[in-house]
Amino acid sequence: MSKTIRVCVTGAAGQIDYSLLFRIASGEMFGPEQKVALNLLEITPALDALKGVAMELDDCAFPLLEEIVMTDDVNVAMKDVNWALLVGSKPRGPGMERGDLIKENGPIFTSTGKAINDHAADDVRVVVVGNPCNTNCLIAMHNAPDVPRDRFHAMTRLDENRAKSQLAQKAGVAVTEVKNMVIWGNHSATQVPDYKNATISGKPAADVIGDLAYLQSEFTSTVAKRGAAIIAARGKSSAASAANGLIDHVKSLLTPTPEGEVFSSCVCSDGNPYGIPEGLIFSFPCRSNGDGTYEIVPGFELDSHLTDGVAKTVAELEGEREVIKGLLG
Ligand code: NAX
Repeated sequence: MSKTIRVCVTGAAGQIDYSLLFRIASGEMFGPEQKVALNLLEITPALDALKGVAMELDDCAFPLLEEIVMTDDVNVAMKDVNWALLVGSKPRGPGMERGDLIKENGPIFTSTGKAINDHAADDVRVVVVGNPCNTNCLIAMHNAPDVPRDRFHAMTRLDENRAKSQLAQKAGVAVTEVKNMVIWGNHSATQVPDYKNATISGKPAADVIGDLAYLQSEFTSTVAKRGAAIIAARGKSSAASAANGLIDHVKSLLTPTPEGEVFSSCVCSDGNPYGIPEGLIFSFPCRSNGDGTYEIVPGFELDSHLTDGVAKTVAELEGEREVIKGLLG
């Protein structure tokens, strides 16, 4: 059995983590033979609730769970971690604009980035889920200058899974038939679900669906607005599906990507083959060798509708970067 993997999970008393932690501890994220230790970070007022979560983890008697550390100190939380899963953030309050949310959450990710820089293991990899996740990831990356930039990700895997499911239902096939469902850009309403390069049973999705107007309008907006639809239906934001997206994300980095396939991840745009401005955290088609590393896969061609969408999502990310430029160190 290989060395224990130490995982920091932030916002550990929150609703996403209530779905996530038990799946990590049971071996779903890192495999059925891999021991894990959990460093759980919460804000001070949530530490009692966090104790309750830890009691439940204890009560599962997970054979793979070696240790639980609970703390409200981000420097303790990041000590020796191999993975930092940054879920915790302040929720959007009533009447709050996206720009306000970015300003509220930015400082959390400066201290988190510094703590990762100073205390995490040399092989640390970071996945940001807490919104606005691309820009939060950018802030963390800039505040961890000793950690290579290719260790930082933000999550669009939930969006990819949502898009796959929509296409499968529309085509009347199993979701496993849908491949290469790339999300481009920001995890926000400007995200660009790429219907052109997606395939269904090995054929272009657009040919199988045979309805470009649907793909360009209803499909795209259903995927981009799915989070709001879940809140309207459930009264709470997506949690189990977000946790599942994060598990899929990490597994994709730790499993060799099958030949000819890709997955979506927001990664640093430095040197990307698509002409996206440098230094953004942008969702691209990626593949992995299975050792945690990835490469951005070149050669995906977009139509003019998708190209326009990419320009809008780039502009949004540049605007977000402008709002928090004082936090980039
Ligand atoms: P909850 O409000 O249930 O939980 C968040 C937790 O974070 C709370 O327990 C809070 O105490 C904690 N927290 C706040 N500030 C913290 C800090 N500085 N350090 C550590 N913990 C802190 O939210 P939940 O539903 O779990 O969602 C968490 C985040 O995921 C939100 O920002 C949400 O917008 C985002 N999402 C991102 C998704 C994605 O695909 N990237 C999809 C789902 C979700 O909307």
